[in-house]
Amino acid sequence: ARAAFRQPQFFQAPRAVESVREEVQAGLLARPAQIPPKFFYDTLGSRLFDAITALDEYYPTRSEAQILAAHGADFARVIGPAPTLVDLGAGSCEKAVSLFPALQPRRYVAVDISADYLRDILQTVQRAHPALEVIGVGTDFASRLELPEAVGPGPRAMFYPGSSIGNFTPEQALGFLQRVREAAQGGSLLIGVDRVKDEGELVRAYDDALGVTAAFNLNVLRHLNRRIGSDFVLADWRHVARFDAGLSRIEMHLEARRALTVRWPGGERAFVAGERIHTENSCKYTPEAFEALLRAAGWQAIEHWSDPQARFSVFAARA
Ligand code: AVI
Repeated sequence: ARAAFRQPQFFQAPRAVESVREEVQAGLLARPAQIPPKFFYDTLGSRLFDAITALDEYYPTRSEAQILAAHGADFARVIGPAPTLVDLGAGSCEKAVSLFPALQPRRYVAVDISADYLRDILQTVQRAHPALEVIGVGTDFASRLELPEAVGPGPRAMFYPGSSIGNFTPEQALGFLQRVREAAQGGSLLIGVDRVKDEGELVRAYDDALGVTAAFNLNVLRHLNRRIGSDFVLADWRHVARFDAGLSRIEMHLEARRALTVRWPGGERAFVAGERIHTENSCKYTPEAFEALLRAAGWQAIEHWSDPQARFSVFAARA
């Protein structure tokens, strides 16, 4: 007889097509136009992001992995027992899985907007960890962080790696960190943060020689064509990455190569040559500034660790 393997549980929040259309349309009609970065992550976008993390120029993933590998025992000391580990923006789940030996979770809750991609990855995680209760949640957690009842009551160890917090402005990040604290139900937080550094190194990380980040940026247009029926022609757009020192952030834009009009059912927007669509902010913090943000959001017992080149930091805190 064939052995029965444990299956991950999976929950997917329904997303009304209409609300996607309204959100995208509002951004495309704004001046300057913008597309929320969550639309990067269809299945191809998630794969392109994984490819970015392997690039020579994209140091954050490697620097963070170094810190995670070196400080598991320190994390466990600060955050205490972590029977439920909640991985926000789980992606390939590799980072959380690397923490299993140190944190020994009994339940792993992986949350990501890229639901189909997450569903596949979790099969592999479950197979490798048959005793672990694996729960997948396909949802956009940026504005509402609600976990299914199956996750059970707290305390929860919340894990938000990769400096995804940088994709919020500091004001948005404060609100998000407050919501994460509520969701922790008396638990803890482990969060990765990219640090302010040399501008050239930052720009190269977001404008790599192979053009993978350019493909990742352009893919958002392909995704929108499918989601809202727009008629973006990818060849008409150019990837732009620049550092705004005043706002301490990398900005990604898509720049129109010529004058053109984009149409979708219910709307259209004309762009002049050189006009840009703002697709992402990636804010960079000093450790002092990020610690102050955590405190303002109500987190306590804050400690942090960095890689030897001081490119990236991982913070631990208690709710
Ligand atoms: C997911 N996020 C933290 C990445 C970043 O570095 O802001 C997304 C990314 N955009 C371009 N390259 C990577």
